[in-house]
Amino acid sequence: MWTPVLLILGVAYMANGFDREGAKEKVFEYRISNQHLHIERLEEELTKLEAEFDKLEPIPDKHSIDELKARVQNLEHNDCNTKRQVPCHGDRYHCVNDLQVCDGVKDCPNGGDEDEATCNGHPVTPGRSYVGRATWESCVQHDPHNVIVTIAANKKADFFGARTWVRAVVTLEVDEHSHLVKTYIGRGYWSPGKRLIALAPDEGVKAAYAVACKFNLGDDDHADCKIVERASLHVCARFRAASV
Ligand SMILES: [Ca+2]
Repeated sequence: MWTPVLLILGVAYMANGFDREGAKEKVFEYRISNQHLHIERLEEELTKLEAEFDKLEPIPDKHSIDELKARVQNLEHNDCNTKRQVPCHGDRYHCVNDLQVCDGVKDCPNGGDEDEATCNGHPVTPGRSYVGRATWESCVQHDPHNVIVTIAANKKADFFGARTWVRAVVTLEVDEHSHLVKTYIGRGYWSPGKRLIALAPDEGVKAAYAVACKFNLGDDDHADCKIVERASLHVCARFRAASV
């Protein structure tokens, strides 16, 4: 009596099961074809972008892009409260004391004060030269002239990574017509936190001017430099320096 009923129910159940399997397959097929359409659309977009990129002339070189990025990053996070504080250059705003940079302890939440880009010391590698053209705004009257700063030596104490002591040869070609060149030995330091080389005339040198060059993080090849009066630090001239 029960057997035919069970058989009918069993067949109905199996048919239902097959229907569900079929529906699953259709959904799967739909998803696959949908993904194909999506990929095709992305390929189309990519082809259009490639065509637009090919039209760009001239294509900026990597150095220009790095320099631009570094300047933008510097502008985004330059509002630390005091002169001694420096930004961590992360997604979240944070500042630390410049003496905490490269001291071997992570003080920034993103570890930016201890990373390779910050602490590599490349800008003060002996033999590096920076060349620029100084424009004088006060102190004395000079036509724009070439300036060359060549790193002669550096020394970093193991226990004090926040400063590297630097010696450099500073050459000011103050009069290009008469070939008047003033050269002196500068002594100072590199601050990886402030990205700054500060050079005063060495002991016994009578030169009146000190030089300070500031680098943007991520660009060790370009710096904004000032020539300042040795005693007052009054800014006399500025130049944009590039490594050669
Ligand atoms: Ca630190």
